[in-house]
Amino acid sequence: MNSIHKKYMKIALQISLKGRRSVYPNPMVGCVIVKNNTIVAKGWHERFGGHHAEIEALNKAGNKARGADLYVTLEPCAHWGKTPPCADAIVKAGIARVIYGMPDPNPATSCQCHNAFKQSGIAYIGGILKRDIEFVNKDYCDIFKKSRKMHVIAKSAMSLDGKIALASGDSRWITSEKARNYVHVMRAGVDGIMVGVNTVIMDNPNLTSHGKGRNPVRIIIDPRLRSPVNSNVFNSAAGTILFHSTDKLKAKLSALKNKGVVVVKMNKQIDLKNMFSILSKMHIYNILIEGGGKTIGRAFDAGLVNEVAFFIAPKIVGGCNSITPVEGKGVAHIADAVTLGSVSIKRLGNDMLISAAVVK
Ligand code: AOF
Ligand code: ZN
Repeated sequence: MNSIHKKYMKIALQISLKGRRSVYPNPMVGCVIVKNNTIVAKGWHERFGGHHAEIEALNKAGNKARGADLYVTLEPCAHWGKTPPCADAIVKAGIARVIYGMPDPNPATSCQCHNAFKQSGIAYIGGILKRDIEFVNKDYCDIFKKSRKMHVIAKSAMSLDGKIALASGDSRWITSEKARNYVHVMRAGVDGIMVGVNTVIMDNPNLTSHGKGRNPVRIIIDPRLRSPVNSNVFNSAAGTILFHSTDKLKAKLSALKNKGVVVVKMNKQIDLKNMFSILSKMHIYNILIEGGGKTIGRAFDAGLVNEVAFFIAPKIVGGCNSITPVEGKGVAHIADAVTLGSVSIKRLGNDMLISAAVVK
């Protein structure tokens, strides 16, 4: 019996890996539904904020789920997160038996599915290939092992005369390919990349690590929902959270939700501190703010930046209306300027990267 469980769990584990670039800080999860020794459906968690693996598989199985065995690499959730509880959907679909791999380290749901299954007479077994599954989800498991603090890096790419774009918005490209590749590597090491709506409209960036590792969650500040629905930041390469503050444009909101975007409505004035506290509840602690000048300026004004990574290219752009890396209110006196320490300078071809920590 155990060897049959291992056989199907192995398949579930293999398909869970399809989400390796796009689910973090959620776990990679795979699910197979088996009836009469035949797989009737497979599903995996494709993207942060999207359907859980069990829901993908149940949707594909339809009526065939009745009386079937459900194999899933992670204990099914029983809580409301960004999506409804999978345990309820499993009960409703008439699954006879649940076989899961690793227990969920997330305290919001850990072990809670057992009650739901007991009450509905669904048999359940846990721990199949537990070690292998925990191994591939090490980063996810680590989230719950330490108390984590928000860490914000402001990243900007500018000309030697300190411009990040022309007044027209054109900014392609100020820094070299070598410097931009370095940014892709940086992206693979953070939980989220934050930009304002103007960057989405002007640059239509992907904000991914371009194959250099996992993709962080894209975080868009767009109070009046001006981002076009077909913008690259809403594609399925990574999860996307959009913060807005409007009651209008309901159709646009549902179009974004249908694309798997996690939409968060804030009060009239979108406050970065509130945003960060919402993001920490979603296990997003390491944030790279990639601009533009307004968004980075607001983060400095609110005293929320811990580190800077400024790329400087040997180019002169000029123009008093060109855009600069840090806008916002700025400081009232030079004596109040944000001071940086632990400065490091790195050459990337002819470009330069200055990284430093904000002295608080
Ligand atoms: C996933 N994918 O396939 C399963 C998960 O905020 P939510 O609704 O996406 O919930 C995230 C939590 O749900 C996650 O930390 C884990 O506890 C549980 N199960 N999560 O992202 C899945 N099955
Ligand atoms: Zn779930």
